[in-house]
Amino acid sequence: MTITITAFERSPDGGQGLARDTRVRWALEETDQVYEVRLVSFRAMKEPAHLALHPFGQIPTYEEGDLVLFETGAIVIHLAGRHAGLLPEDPNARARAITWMFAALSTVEPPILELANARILESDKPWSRERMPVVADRVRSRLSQLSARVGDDDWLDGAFSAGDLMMVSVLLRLRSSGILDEFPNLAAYVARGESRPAYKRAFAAQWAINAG
Ligand code: GTB
Repeated sequence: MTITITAFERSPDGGQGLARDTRVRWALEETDQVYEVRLVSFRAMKEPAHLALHPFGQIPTYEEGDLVLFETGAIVIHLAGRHAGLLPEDPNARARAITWMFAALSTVEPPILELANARILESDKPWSRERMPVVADRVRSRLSQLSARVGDDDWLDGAFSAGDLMMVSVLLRLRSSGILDEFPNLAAYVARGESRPAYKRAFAAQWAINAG
């Protein structure tokens, strides 16, 4: 069955791989799935045809036959549950990998998004100068906890899993802030994720659309 995802016609990051289709592409590559991409403009994302796929008018979406999914967490769990490559066989290890996916999305990503919004959308506000260090310290606090857990390990829980795919994807957004480099083991963890052939293919595919 053909898999089709949606992505920005022109990503605001110019192909840095920060838009959320990259993590879905990465999961598709890790699980050896062939997929097509339908590019959508910001305007088309808010029109009925796209809203029927994604109630919040966002990318990415995922179509496979009759199945339509949105939310990258749900899409990655779907792929990981049906194809080898992203979840361990052992039921407990599988449950732990899924726990790390939720940790990435529910615990680590929110302060990182807050920081991105503070930098991009609120930097012209009179209170921005005062607020920024508070927001940045919330990120540092989460990263310090994560850094303590990762220690010298390569991945979060044994072999690379969907939990790592999601955590690396979430942390990548921090690179331009410089905060990631304050935690050398996390910077190395992210670099390990980026060096995976599947990530490189995913990155190259979105770069080909957005660069230039
Ligand atoms: N929780 C959803 C998920 O995980 O799927 C979030 C989806 C989401 O935020 N999609 C964004 C979107 O469609 C694109 S990725 N936004 C348009 C809208 O809401 O109208 C977010 C994103 C955009 C741009 C950059 N960038 O340029 O660096 C990074 C991330």
